[in-house]
Amino acid sequence: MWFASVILLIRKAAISGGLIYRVTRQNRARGIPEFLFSRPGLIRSEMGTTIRNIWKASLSGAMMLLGIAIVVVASRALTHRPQGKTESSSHGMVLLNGGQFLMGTSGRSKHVHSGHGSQPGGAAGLVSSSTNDPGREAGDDDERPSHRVRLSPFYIDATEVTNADFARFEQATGYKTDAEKKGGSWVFKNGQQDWESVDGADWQHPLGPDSTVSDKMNHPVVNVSWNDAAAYAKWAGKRLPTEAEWEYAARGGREGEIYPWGNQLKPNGKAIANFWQGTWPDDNRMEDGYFYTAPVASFQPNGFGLYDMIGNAWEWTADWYADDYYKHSPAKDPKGPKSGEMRVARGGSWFCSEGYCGAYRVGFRGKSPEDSSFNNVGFRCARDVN
Ligand SMILES: [Ca+2]
Repeated sequence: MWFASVILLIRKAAISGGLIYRVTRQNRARGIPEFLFSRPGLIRSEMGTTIRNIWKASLSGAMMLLGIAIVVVASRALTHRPQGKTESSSHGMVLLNGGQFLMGTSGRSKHVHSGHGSQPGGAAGLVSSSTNDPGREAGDDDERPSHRVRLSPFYIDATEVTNADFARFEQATGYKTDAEKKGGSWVFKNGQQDWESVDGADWQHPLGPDSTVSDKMNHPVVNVSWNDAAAYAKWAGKRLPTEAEWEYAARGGREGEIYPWGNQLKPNGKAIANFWQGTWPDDNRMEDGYFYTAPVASFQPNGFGLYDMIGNAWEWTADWYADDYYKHSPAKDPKGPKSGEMRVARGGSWFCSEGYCGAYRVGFRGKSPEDSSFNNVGFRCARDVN
């Protein structure tokens, strides 16, 4: 309706303008200079009407445009409400709504080895346990008791932090990792029988000075310590996930199961994550296609849309490690012991085989000193909501 009014006002303005033009033409025909029109009153009157009509038309037009703008803005606001996956500051992160879950492993332990030790036992503590035990799937003592945990909503990276991500951090800050400062890192190489401290191994040289990540920029960064991971997270405006957040995220909404995808390590005989198929250390059948790391997101995500929570690279969490923490941890947003000697890492890696390590269970708790680094340990970040 107001649109018709606008048309009418424009028409009036056009008619008034036409009258002025006719009067002007008549006067010009009479040879009267335009600035001395014989009927200035009429001209002024008609001009006034025209200006008023033009003003009304303009005002109506402006109101029309304002109305359209309000409708457009309102519709955009309704269809683009803030969502975890669309905020630019949460690029590559998934918003998890939190809530309750059962943390840890239920039932009686059939296996008590917990893999403590210093270097390279620190490596053993984190990257492996050392016995071949078919009861390993029942879980270790430090995973007990299973207990209800409530978590506030949080964001978590959909993938492990990659070499490309870490390169941006290094270029922006000039940061030196613990491995670079020490001059080496713990490395397991294809063909070796055990871990070795390798001079010149660091995140850019995962197997030693002669190796490179130039063709692995989309692989998880490794040879980074807990200190390095925490520094990256701070730079990125994020933080490391707590151990509870990590386990909740890894379970992907499934409760009481051994793996993010169920209770069988290889459903239908197929490896669906990057771990070691075969007998360590001599036989890696590479059914998953990789000896070392794989590009992130090479395998199907879990129920929360998170990739490589199990396998590929171990992931540092924010928490200190204590083997009895589950016996007294708070039920709401547990953040680990106040202090400790080792930090928790989770998820196992390309190194974990069925007979050696077994750390690809969602309940398994790895740990190592916070300045230690290995060529199978990386991380992903989390972030508070707000
Ligand atoms: Ca992983």
